[in-house]
Amino acid sequence: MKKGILRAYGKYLPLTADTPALSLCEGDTPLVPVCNLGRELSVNLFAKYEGLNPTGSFKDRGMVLAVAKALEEGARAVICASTGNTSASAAAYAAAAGMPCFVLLPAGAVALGKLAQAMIYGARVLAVRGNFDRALEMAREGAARAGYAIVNSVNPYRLLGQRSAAWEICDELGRAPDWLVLPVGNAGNISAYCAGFEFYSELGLLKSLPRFIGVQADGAAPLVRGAEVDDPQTVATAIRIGRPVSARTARRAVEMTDGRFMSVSDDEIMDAQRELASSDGLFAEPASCAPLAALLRLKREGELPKGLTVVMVLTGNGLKDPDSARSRVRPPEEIDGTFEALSEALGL
Ligand code: AN7
Repeated sequence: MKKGILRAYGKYLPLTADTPALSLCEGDTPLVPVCNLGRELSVNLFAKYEGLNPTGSFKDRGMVLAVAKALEEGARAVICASTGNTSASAAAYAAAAGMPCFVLLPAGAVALGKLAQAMIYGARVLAVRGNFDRALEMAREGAARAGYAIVNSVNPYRLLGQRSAAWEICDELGRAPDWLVLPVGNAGNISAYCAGFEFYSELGLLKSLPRFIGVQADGAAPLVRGAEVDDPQTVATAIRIGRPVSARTARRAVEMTDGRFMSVSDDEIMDAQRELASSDGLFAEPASCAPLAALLRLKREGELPKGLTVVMVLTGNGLKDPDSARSRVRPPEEIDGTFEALSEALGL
């Protein structure tokens, strides 16, 4: 039964008697065997289906703790900058906690579903003429001046809660996967996964850590390039980030596990999205398909060893951004409402 992160993993989280028992029943997401693509890639492939969280992304795991702590500590409001998913999650949990929520989005660069979520959950939404990195600087300054709790991943509770995804994977597999492949934007999630696996390893629950493969988009790949990107560009708007806050811990995760950062093109991302949906029935937003794009590339180049157990993290639901998916497929054929028209269309 779904209990939410604070109940399921409370013993590993910094809860006190005064921490409110906030929950939208986040977490406990399925680890789906991706059979058809796994066969094509000759690996034992799983998808951690984070799009099934209450607001449709992995952000809920850390947001529940960050907002509960904000409430416990007496914050008057929460504030965040976001490429979309953080804002949807912050707005939902603030609503559940009865707190005001302020959201700064890069104007015109957020998928429609995410924008609609932040608004319907009742957040005050501001569209900043500038990119995500600028919006985050503004949110940090606003939080410091007003005494609001900032709920971006600069808030340590966010990453502490996000470790739960690593724990669920280990609890289910009985060990860590050989590889963990995930999209990297602000680099919080890869840092949280690493901390989660390390924590289990310290508890004696794991013998080895997975190799981390962090995937960025070609136009927004500061960790691949080793330099900040001033004007990040990609169809995967969730990871359109040029100055990742958690760059240092992300590098550590990759170096420590002999992993790597890679970047993939927008075309590879969109092809991977369609492959994942049409081969295995999983619809994830573009950013979440960067890992599959990377695996397909490694396979083509003969760099994907056979027989590995690989988990790719589907960080966000495909329904968040229907426009980008629809733009890559043929529109439906319109036909008359007659059996003859149906016969003709389907060759019956
Ligand atoms: C679907 O919502 O940064 O490397 O403001 O929405 O932890 O940043 C979202 C990031 C991957 C990257 N996949 O995670 C935001 C935001 C999806 C995302 C990432 C994001 P991090």
